[in-house]
Amino acid sequence: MKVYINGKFYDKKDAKISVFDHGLLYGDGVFEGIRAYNRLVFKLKEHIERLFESAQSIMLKIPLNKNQMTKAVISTIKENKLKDAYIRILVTRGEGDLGLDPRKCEGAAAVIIIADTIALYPEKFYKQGLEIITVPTVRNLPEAVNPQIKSLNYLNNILAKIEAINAGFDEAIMLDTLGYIAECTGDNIFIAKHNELYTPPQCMGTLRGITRDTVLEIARKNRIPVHEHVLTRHELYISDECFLTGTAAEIIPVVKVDGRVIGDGKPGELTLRLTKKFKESTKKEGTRY
Ligand code: PXG
Repeated sequence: MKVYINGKFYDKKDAKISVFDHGLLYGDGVFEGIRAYNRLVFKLKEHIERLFESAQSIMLKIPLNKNQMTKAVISTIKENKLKDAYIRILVTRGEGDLGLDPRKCEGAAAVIIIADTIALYPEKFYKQGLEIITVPTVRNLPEAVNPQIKSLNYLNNILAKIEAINAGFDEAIMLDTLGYIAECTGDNIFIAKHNELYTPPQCMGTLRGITRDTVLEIARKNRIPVHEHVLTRHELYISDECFLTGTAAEIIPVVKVDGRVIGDGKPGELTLRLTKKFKESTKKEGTRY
């Protein structure tokens, strides 16, 4: 495997950055996770856009423009001769000293691109559905570390994931401080009730997921009513269907939440229909390489 770092390719074993990089010292940096299907990079423009928005928000100057970043992503996939790929872009604040001050890292930002594969959940759960739980760790508050910033600091999500794992589950639902549903640790959440779709609005401490947007777009095109609406756990428990969306997870059905069986305990009809349409769009849409 070849890893891109600041314009050069390195073998995996030689792909290294400084231990004084503030990405490591403080989680100070931003990232994106992107997928390519059969030589088509899905929603590349949207991912690059979000990367630059995250960077803008934390005042991190990316040493490439959007066009150059797009080219760097494509060349990394090509260098690795991958037909299907999971691409991780990381931009760190760069090498500084042992203090928070980002001015010490000026001009040192590291752009790292890794092209590999990913399997977020075991394959069997895509067929039979996941069982998930709500956990005590609340999602970062938008007024503290806004979940719209896809930063390298994922401890909030990791703590929630640990709580789910400790309880014997693979995924956690994170709530906001008022107890409304925010999102899962690396996925957005949807429910279906009476053939209408509901997902929390982005102001609820929810990342505006690109897969989430894609599902909303597919639903609208297919005349399925969609609502970006605050959701309580009760609404989740009484839903007909539930599923999660994310670049890594794609669309995964959920069949049990906090011990409550959702619908008939099997992946729902609308979930399967949307999954089929989603797969179709990954086959025909994207940036070809
Ligand atoms: N919420 C959070 C907190 C995320 O990190 C999503 C929702 C879904 O967003 P997209 O734009 O991907 O539909 C994410 C994305 C990983 C991994 O390695 C996680 C994500 C993406 C790629 C890889 O766990 N999370």
